[in-house]
Amino acid sequence: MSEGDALPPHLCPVPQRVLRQQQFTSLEEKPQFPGASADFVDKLDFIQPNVISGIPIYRVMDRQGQIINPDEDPQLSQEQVLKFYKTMTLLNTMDRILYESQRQGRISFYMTNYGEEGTHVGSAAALDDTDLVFGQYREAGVLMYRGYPLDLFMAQCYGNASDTGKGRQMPVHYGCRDRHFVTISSPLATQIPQAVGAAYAFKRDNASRAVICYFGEGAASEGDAHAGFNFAATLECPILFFCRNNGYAISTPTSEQYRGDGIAARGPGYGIMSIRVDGNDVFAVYNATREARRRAIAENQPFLIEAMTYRIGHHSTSDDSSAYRSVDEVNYWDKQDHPISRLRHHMLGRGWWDEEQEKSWRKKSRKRVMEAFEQAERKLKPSPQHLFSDVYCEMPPQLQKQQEALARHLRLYGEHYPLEHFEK
Ligand SMILES: Cc1ncc(C[n+]2csc(CCOP(=O)(O)OP(=O)(O)O)c2C)c(N)n1
Ligand SMILES: [Mg+2]
Repeated sequence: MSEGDALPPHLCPVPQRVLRQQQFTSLEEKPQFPGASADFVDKLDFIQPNVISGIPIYRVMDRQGQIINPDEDPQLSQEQVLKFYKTMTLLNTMDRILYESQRQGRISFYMTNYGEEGTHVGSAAALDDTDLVFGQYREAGVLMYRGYPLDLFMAQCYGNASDTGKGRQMPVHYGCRDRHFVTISSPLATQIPQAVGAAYAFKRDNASRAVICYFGEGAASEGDAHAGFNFAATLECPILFFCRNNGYAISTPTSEQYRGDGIAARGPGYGIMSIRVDGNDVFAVYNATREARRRAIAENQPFLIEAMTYRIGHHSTSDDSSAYRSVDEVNYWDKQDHPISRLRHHMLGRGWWDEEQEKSWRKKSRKRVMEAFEQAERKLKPSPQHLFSDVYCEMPPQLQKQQEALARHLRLYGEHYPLEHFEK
């Protein structure tokens, strides 16, 4: 087709935007390229990658839990700070029990959140309850802060009949429609473009809701991360990209993961407002997330928060991190720079907490976790027939055939399976 040919009507592009009128009349030596807004230079100079480097780390508390600059104190009530602390410690206790139960062969898999509790709770507290959360997998504290009960965490990890996913996901792949927490999916970074799509829908609906999308610094190397960042910037979506930079992607340290200054340094490249925070300072995470959320909605634009933290546990129960990092390194973060102890120091300093309260809360929270754990273990597993449901609105014939074949197989050979542990 030549340039002059008119397109048939159904192929004509729908004019959606007002054409930008550019002035080409200037005789000045000014660049006119549509893709950049800079001046010409007459000296050959490559841009140094370290031009954007050494992005500072925003914090509110020092390691002893003292507020550094009173202007940055979020001025939270004692009740709210106690909720932060109780969620962070309850998560820690749940992690210990579920990690141990995997070690004893009671569940198939687990991932702990040790050391990253401040990133979960600080960010969750800064959101509205109806903001939509897309997690990676190490964000159980966000769901816990939203009130997801221990019973359901346990039901999911045990894959028992009370699990809302009917036992069809690996442990830690939580999801909860009522709490606006999208079900976790394992393939890394798939949540990033999905989250941007959801944020775009919120914008089009004028919903005054934001999306928060969590991911690790390892996942940020995936192509989906680039696609997501660029779509969010160009479509001007109310989304918070929340990177948990915990130093490792399984055994890959950050020194092998990227060459630039971490993840925050990428934001300006996409035209995204960005900040780096101390992820072990729950108040810094709270302040940054709260302000980013406010502006994301008010201005319809994405924000990137890089929360610096440390993964104290192994990557998962399938990993042994002693093969690639030293005990001294782990001990430093566990003993010297832990988000839970930093907040406890703060609360002790304010007279909001004491040793007695600590002891009794530790005992009480452990009891609650143990009760939920024992109940979850006693429950039956979901019926095997659920293997086939919930994928299609109407079950297609090939799935019906498979379902019938499984039922027939179990009628004939059921004695070889532990069917007494499953619902009928
Ligand atoms: C597409 C894809 N590639 C590889 C994996 C295997 N994998 C699971 S977790 C992980 C590391 C992710 O590290 P990071 O994003 O930093 O998160 P962290 O585990 O540190 O919280 C890898 C490589 C995967 N799940 N999906
Ligand atoms: Mg990581």
